[in-house]
Amino acid sequence: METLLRVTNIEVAAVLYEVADLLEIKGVRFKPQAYRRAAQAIETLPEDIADVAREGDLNAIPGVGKSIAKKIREIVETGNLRYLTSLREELPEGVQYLTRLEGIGPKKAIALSRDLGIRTVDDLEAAAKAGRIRDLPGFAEKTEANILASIQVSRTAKERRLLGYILPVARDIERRLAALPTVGQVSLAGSIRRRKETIGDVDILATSSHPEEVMEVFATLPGVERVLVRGTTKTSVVLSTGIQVDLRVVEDEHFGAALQYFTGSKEHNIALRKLAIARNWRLSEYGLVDLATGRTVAGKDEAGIYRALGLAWTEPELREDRGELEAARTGTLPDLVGYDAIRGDLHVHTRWSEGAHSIEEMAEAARALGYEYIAICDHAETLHIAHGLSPGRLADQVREIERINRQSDDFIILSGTECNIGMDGRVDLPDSVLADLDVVVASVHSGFKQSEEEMTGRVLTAMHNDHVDIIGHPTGRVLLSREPYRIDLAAVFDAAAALGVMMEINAFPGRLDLSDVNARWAREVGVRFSLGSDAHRRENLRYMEFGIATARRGWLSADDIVNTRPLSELKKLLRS
Ligand code: DGT
Ligand code: CA
Ligand code: CA
Ligand code: ZN
Repeated sequence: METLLRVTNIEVAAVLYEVADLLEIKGVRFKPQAYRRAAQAIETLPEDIADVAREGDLNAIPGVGKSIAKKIREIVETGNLRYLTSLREELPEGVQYLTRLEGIGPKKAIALSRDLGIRTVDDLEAAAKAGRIRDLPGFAEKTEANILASIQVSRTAKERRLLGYILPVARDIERRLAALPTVGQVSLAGSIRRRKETIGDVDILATSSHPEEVMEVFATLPGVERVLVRGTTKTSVVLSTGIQVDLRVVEDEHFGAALQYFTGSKEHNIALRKLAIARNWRLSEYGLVDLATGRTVAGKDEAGIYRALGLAWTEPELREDRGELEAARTGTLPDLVGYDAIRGDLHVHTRWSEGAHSIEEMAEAARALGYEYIAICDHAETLHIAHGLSPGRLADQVREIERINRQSDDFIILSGTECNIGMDGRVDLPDSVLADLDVVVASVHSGFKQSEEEMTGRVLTAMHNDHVDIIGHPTGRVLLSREPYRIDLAAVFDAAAALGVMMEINAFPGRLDLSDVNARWAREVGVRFSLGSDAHRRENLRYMEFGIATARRGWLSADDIVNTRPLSELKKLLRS
C-alpha cells in the first residue's frame, strides 16, 4: 500500500469506539470495555498503528487480543470493518445517536426509535417539546425537560473537538502534505495553531508548485468521507470522524501574510489591521501594503508583518486580542514557558489505583521523555470507583517507591496522592500519612452541585491543611460535557498565593483545568502552578503538551510553574 494512503490511529480508534458503543446498546457485557480499552491504547500509541499492523505485534498493545487484532488489520487494510457495518444494521436506525445524549440509555433509545419513530436529535427535540414522550413506559414529564437540556448541551458539544484529540490528526495530515515533493512550506493555522482548548475545524496552509496535485492528494486522504469544496486555492473535506479540514494553497510570496491571517484569531486580526490602517497601510491575507506608494511592505514571512508594524513577534497562543498587541508594542510580552521546559510530571496514576501501568513502567516512560522526576498520585480510599488506596496500601506504595528509587540515581519518583476533598473540606487521608508523602494533590470529585459558598469553603478548608501542596483540576470542568462547579476563584487564588498552595493545570485533554483565562488571572495575583498530565497510562504522559499550551495561552512563564525547576528547588516549594 502506498504510504500516503494510511488509516491513522485516531481513525482506527474511532471505529473501535463505535463498536463498543453499539455492543453496549445491544446489552453485551465486558466486550464494550475491551474495545474501549484497545481504542484508548491505540489513540495514544506513539507508533503508527498501520505500521504495527503490518510489521509489528498488535497483541503487544494493551487490550488488544486475537480477535481485536484481526479487526484492526481489516481496518488498516480496507479502511472499513464489516463487523461494524453489521452491528449498525442490527439496531433500529438512530439509536446510536440518541444514546449519545446524557440520560438516554440503550433501553430508552430503542423505545424512542421503535415506538415513536424518533431517528434524529431533531425528532427527539420536537417530540419532547410536544409532550409526546411522557406517555412512553419508563418516561415522565421530567424526563422531557432533561432530554431538552441534554440536547442543548450536545448541540454546543457537537461543533467542537478537543485539541488533544485533533492535534495528532492534524499533524498527521501536515506530515503527509509536507512529504510531497511539490510542496514547499506547510503549516497548521487557525485555532489549532493557537492551541485553543477546543477546535471547530482544522486549518492548514501550504505552498506548492503544483496545487492541483496537492489538492488531489488531500481530497483522497484515507479517512476523508466527503469533499465539501474542491478548488486549487482551497479544498475542504470532512473526515469520517466528523472533523472538517480546510487546506489552502497560497503563493510563496504571500505565505507569511496568509499564515498570519488564517491563524487568527479574527479578533486579533481586526486589532492588527487597525494598526496598519493607522499608518495608511492595508493588511490582508496577501500582504501588508503601503497605500500611498502601493509598495508591499511585508508578506513573505509572518514575523516580517509584526516587525513592520513595530511589534515584537507574538506567539500564536497569545493571539486572542487580550492585550497581546499592546504588550508586543511596548516590549512587555511574557517570556512564555517552552514546550520543552517541564522537568517532571506532578500528577500520575498507576495500576495501584485506576491506572494501567506499574510505577516502574510510568517512571521508565517519564524518563524516556527526558524528565528528571514524577510524582505518583494515586487516589485515596474514599474514591471507590477508582480503587483508591487505604492508608496501609499507600504505606506499601511509599516503600515500593523507595525501593525503586534506590536502583537509580538520575531519576526520582516522588511519592504522593491525589486525595479527595470531602463535602466538609477534609481530605481522605490522616495527617500522619500525608506527612510521609512528598507531594499531596487534593481535588474535588463529588458534590458538584453545592452552592458557591459551600464549595469555596470546602476548597479553602483543604488548602488550610498544611500538607496539601496542590489543588487538582481546580474547577472540575470537563470540556464539552460538564460545566465548572460554582466556586469563588478570587478567594481561592488569594488564599493560594498567601498559603503557597499551587494551582494545577491539569493537562488531560478533556480537562485543561485551570483554563487559559483562569491561569492568567491566578498568575496576576501571585499564584504558582503545577502541571500534571493526570496520566492513567504510560502514553498519557504526552498530554503534558496540552497543559503547556494552556499555560502559554495563560501568559505563563517557566518561573510561574514549579515543575520547570530541578528537584532540589521544587522540594523547597512543596509545603512541610
Ligand atoms: P475554530 O475553527 O472555530 O476553532 O476557530 P478558527 O480561529 O480556526 O476559525 P476559522 O477556522 O473560522 O478561521 C481561521 C482563521 O481565519 C481565523 O482564526 C481568522 C481567519 N478568519 C476567518 N474568517 C475571518 C473573518 O471574517 N475576518 C477575519 N479578520 N479573519 C477571519
Ligand atoms: Ca479553524
Ligand atoms: Ca476553517
Ligand atoms: Zn482527579
